[in-house]
Amino acid sequence: MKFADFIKEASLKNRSRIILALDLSALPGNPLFEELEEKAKEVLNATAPYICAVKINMQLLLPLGLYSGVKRIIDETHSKGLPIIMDCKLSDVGHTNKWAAKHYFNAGFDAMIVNPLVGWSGGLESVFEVAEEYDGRGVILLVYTSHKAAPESYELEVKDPVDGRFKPLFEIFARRALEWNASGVIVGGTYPDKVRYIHSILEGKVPIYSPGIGAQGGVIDECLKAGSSFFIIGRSIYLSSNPGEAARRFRDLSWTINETS
Ligand code: O7M
Repeated sequence: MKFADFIKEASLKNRSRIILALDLSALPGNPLFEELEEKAKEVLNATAPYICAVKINMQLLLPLGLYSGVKRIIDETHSKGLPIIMDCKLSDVGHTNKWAAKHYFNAGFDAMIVNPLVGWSGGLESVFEVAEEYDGRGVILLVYTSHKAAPESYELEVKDPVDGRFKPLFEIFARRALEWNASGVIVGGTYPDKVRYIHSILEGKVPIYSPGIGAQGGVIDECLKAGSSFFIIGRSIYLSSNPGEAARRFRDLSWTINETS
């Protein structure tokens, strides 16, 4: 199944727009290091009925390894009928990107997150090609991050090579998402005004994924009204004393408008 259909189906089934950022981690020597996979699976099992996808980042990939612990987490996620996204924010040259994409998709990831800064030709073109070869896996573009310094980079005025006019960098990235037929864009949920503006550029054709909810201060309701389709949440769920209950509460807040775009 194509990624876009997979996440939509999971979202409708669980009536949720919540993507679990499964970011538990530990260094060797810490007792948690030996139990990391097991603990990550516990959080996954507790939250699975209330989420529509899982996102993996370096916190688990580095200690567990792609074809060992992470592969088992991918399989466990799929056994629950949920898609899983690799958050690698890829931004290298084409032949390197191509191998990264092949490994992530071969291991079973349904989508990966890339940085549009590197451009198309000799950059991300190869990732989109590999995603198609793997029967329509997803490619999601990082358009505006959630952290405090985001405006320092994403709002830099740059000359658009397409029409020669000066625009903020994030606007060029959002237009690339449309042009490249991306499966989604990341826009920090801590900047609902940016969510609204980017949503207007995308005309509802590309879903907005918003991290930064909870621990970073973002609020679901504001982002939902501004046009976010999905919410990426980590610490406010996996550090909670009851991750299942925390996920259920976020799920309920995310499903006040019950159509996925
Ligand atoms: O809810 P948190 O803050 O514990 O975790 C948020 C997750 O989203 C974590 O995995 C971050 O790396 C990621 N993220 C951001 O927090 N901000 C961004 O701007 C972008 C991402 C992200 O998911 O990028 C793809």
